[in-house]
Amino acid sequence: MAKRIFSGIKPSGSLTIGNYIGAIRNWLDFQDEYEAVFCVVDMHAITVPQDPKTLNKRTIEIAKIYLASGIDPKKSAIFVQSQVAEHAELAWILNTVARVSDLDKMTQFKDKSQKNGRESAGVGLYDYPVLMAADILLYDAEKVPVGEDQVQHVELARTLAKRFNNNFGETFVIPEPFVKKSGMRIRGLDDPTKKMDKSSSSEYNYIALLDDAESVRRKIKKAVTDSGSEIIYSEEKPALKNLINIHSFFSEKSPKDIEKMYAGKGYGEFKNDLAEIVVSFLKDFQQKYNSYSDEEVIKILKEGAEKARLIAEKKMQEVKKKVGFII
Ligand code: ATP
Ligand code: LTN
Repeated sequence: MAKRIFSGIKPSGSLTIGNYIGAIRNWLDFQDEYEAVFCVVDMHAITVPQDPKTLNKRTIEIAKIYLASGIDPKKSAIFVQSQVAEHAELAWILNTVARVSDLDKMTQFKDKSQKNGRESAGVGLYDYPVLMAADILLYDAEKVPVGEDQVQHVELARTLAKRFNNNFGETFVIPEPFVKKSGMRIRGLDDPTKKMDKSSSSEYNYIALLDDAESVRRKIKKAVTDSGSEIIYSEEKPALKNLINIHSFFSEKSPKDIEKMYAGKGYGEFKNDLAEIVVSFLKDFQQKYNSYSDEEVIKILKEGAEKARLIAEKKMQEVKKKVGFII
């Protein structure tokens, strides 16, 4: 059996260059060696208040972004989570294995429930990591390529897999998070202490993959910078470090070389160049994105769900048997 990887992104906003750099770009390298399963996790997106029409539109949008990024449906399964019912089914069973103390440790829940307080946060938001564990374990994924912020959730999937295996006998492969060494966390353009986030309340936090050239230029111009005027890559200058990281990713130059290129030059010139580098990447990207029609994508997703279902149904049968359900 080919080794498998699984990953997903939720349609909770317009995907950013942070999602691309931290997640999608790293998925591409796996397509040949692994049996890859890439999911649009719409059931995760409804754990916060959401608009149904927008969710529907964004689900297709994310699938198109996967395709424009180079994920090849001939090699990998691309599908929508809610179209494979086994995700919800396994999540319920894993709920009986997860402990309140496991979920109380999750920092994403703490962050996301902070705004309105824990007491009013949805149970779905609290339980979100268990559904994510189900996504991963259903496919016996060995590796889960994610950005750094999701490692804690993949660790929970490991914990639940081990606990289930202990209680009911060997069933699940123990997954490993895969965070590329150079896979950095891209920070918000308006606040380098936080990650660039597609659900941020300010559009000046992020550059979306579907932003037009003028928006990109405007956002980069407005991006916060640190005191001083030299282009230096250092921990003491987190805002600039973030911009250099973005430059480095798209220009494929090292931060050291970028420092050298801008020796004696100011922020203005650096920012102008950075904007043009990003604009040029997005131009090609959006051209590919626009080459897919909605109908075409819906068909690809349907075929992807069929492929995924074959794996998921088999695993669920095994799980049900193990817990004593009649099948
Ligand atoms: P939300 O705020 O809606 O939770 P998110 O971007 O944090 O959005 P996802 O869209 O589900 O969450 O994340 C998809 C993938 O992108 C994950 O693997 C995550 O680690 C990665 N990712 C998200 N933001 C960044 C970032 N700023 N830098 C690097 N990787 C990121
Ligand atoms: N929780 C993830 C999205 C996600 C995911 C997954 C990632 C849901 N299920 C399974 C990898 C594997 C996030 O917020 N980025």
